Amino acid sequence: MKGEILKMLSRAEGYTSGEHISEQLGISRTGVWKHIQSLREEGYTIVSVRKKGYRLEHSGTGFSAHAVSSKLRTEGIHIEHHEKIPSTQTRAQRLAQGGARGWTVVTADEQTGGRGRRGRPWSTKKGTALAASIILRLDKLPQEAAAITPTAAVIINDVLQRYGVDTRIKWPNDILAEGRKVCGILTEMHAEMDELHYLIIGIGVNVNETDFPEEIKPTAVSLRHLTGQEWDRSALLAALLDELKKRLPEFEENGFTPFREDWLRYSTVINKEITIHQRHQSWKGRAVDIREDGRLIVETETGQKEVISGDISI
Ligand code: BT5
Repeated sequence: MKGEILKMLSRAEGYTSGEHISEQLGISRTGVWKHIQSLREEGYTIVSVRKKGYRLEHSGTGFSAHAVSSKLRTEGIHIEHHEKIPSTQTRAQRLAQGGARGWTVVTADEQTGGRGRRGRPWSTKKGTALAASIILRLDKLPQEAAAITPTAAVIINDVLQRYGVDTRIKWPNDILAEGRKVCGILTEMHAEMDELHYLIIGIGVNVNETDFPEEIKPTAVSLRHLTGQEWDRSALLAALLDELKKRLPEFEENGFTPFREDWLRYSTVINKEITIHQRHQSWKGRAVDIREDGRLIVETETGQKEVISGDISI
């Protein structure tokens, strides 16, 4: 109910009368007032004026389950928001193990142990970053699921471009702008040989950061830095979730194929001489294509190689 009230207020141009809310939602005027009080306690600034009604002050920075839910256009997404948590990814794993349904999304305003691939740290400072982990239960085989990373990258890249940011995809899981990392994606899965139980897509976006920890300063960038304006994280997350919800059924049906052309167009590595850094070795080649299963095809002096994992420098 609170979410419904928030939705009405955030869509309204000016004031919305208590009477109107009570009629629309079929609750008493006192009920409306109680929900408004509770929203205020959660940190929303809601102005009330006699004979006019209620108006939501848009702070632009509020990030909460209600703020995201009220901006979603798609049904069936459940948000669990935390002010501070070690990692949304770990929390989502636990929820999925406990049977949480697909499209349960864990978000946080601050992560104290955010992680990237192979245990690397992911910095998520309080009040500025977007961190979300989405539980997906897809009708796919485990070996087909790996291509969700480049698929999600295409969808996220599309949303950011729609906001006017000139982003590119760097294999396997980075979104770059001006050559620096604005978003990282971490896909984890729980599966048996022939059965995928669930996937968790972790998305970290640098949104309103004006500064970064020393070690990532040269390689990280935020949307605020790129556009010169403060972003509404809940609106951005709602847009990302809506687009993923809309387009992932296409992945479930036809795999990476429908996204491949866009990926090739957005890629920073295709037709470039690259160095691939893997656990025990680094080697050079020319990236020429991406396979339907997300593997990168690299031409070397000794022939073509398929790369499943690693990091690339250009
Ligand atoms: C990634 O790993 O890029 C995946 C990041 C996924 C983060 C999300 S946030 C929500 C969810 N919860 C989590 O705990 N994780 C997910 P990788 O490709 O391994 O990159 C990690 C490297 O990126 C680090 O070693 C740093 O060099 C760099 N890095 C760390 N924080 C960064 C940031 N905020 N912006 C840009 N680069 C960063």
